[in-house]
Amino acid sequence: CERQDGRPFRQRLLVVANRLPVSAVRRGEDSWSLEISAGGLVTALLGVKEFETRWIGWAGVNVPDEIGQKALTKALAEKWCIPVFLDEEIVHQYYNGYCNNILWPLFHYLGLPQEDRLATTRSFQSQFAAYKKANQMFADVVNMHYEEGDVVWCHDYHLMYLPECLKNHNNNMKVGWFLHTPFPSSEIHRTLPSRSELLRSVLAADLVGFHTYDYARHFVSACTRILGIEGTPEGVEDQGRLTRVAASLWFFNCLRHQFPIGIDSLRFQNALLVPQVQEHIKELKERFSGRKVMLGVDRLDMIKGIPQKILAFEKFLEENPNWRDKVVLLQIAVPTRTDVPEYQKLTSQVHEIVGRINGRFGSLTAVPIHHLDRSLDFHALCALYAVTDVALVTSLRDGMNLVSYEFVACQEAKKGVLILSEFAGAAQSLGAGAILVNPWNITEVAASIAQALNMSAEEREKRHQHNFHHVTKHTAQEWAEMFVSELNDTVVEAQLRTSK
Ligand code: ADQ
Repeated sequence: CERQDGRPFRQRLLVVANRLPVSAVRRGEDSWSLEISAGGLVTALLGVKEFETRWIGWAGVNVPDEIGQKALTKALAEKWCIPVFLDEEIVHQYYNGYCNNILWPLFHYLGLPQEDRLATTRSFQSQFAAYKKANQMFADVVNMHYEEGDVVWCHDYHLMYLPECLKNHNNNMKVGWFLHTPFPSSEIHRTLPSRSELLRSVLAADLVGFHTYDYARHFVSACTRILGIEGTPEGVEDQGRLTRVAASLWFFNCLRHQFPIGIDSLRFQNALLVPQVQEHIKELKERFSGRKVMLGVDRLDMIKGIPQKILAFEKFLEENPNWRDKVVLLQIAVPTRTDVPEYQKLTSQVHEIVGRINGRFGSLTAVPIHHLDRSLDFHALCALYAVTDVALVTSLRDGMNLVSYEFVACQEAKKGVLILSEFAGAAQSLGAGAILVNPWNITEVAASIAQALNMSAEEREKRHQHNFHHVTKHTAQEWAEMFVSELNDTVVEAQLRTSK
């Protein structure tokens, strides 16, 4: 939390997210070890350096006893983290149930689970009740640590009920909310039984942020169609109270509203200079010498389109026999939500397809696909990005997708090609440099693999420069600073309006 350059922090920032940026593992009755966790939100917020930041969230473990809770609170305090303790039942209903089984698939256009389609089903109602209860528990912890002048920044679909809980307690609190997933078309959102309550609660925030203009537009339409509140050029205004709605990426050069999310690109560029990483790069180059390297790095989630990606690679091998022993696909998939049956099914499906393709096109000495079900450490990941010729990001829907940014940041030497789904928010920032594809169209993705592998050095250079410029200019730090400064301005303007 300390600034390395000794300058004072600008402001205190309370970041509230479902998960803390670390996972806790219990080593004894009162001892814990903490490990940084993989994920887009963590990556983005690690770049935030201007604020005295406290992170409030769940540590990902059930700690029923007081001794354990005290010890964990102390260990987390050293990392400027504050835990919210959720018991197993709440986690089951709120996190596995309402967040991951209802909101996550719905916001990614996968619909509601069949058995929950009716608002009257008991499971839906109890899950929503648990969601509200959990959000109130987060609010209680925020209230306990809040100091006047702090900015409270709530994150993601897990905490849509939080802005209202916070404002009910203290209407002067500066509250912002940012959604990391897509916000779906209002026609999709309106299928959600708790649609109005969630929208109203989000509107209690002073500033609401989305990755792209489309998501912001969908949100405003949902407010109009479901709540009957008209949008204004600034956001949504209800009975004289304005909630400003803004998006990271706008088509128009409307600077007031821009805060593009990004990564800490220098962290990646600097990592490539570390001797251990250079050694690893050398080893990988030797290991795959004579073959082009294609790379996929994803959480193992249905929205990431991993089976579609692998099937497209199979089609490419089928149609391009001359490439069969000259290319390798490395797919690194970190398992998530492993206790959910759909995710277990996805893992088996991916293993089955990879096995079939390796059996079909492999030889005694080489296989076309290396699939790893695990998280890689930061340095290993950077080395992989650096040796990659073609990165494949084929999300079926993705709020933004920061893997595409990380790949570009590590490609100054190689100038590899990015194949990117048009359904990832990143298509709007990196689209001009990437080859955009519809991930559902296996034939099109297979053709884009051929295009990428055969691309001239000049074209690769041109495309890379476009993307590299964006990734190094629009960093995570800039994103956070702009969001918080927009939030401060919004609150000041609101105060001026009411005092008139
Ligand atoms: P995620 O769905 O987690 O984030 P993404 O933006 O791609 O998706 O970020 C994934 C992060 O996890 C990256 O930093 C990546 O390096 C890391 N990661 C993934 N697989 C890994 C592996 N096998 N080993 C190590 N690290 C791995 C959500 C939304 C996104 C949005 C972000 C930020 O779903 O659309 O871009 O939040 O807003």
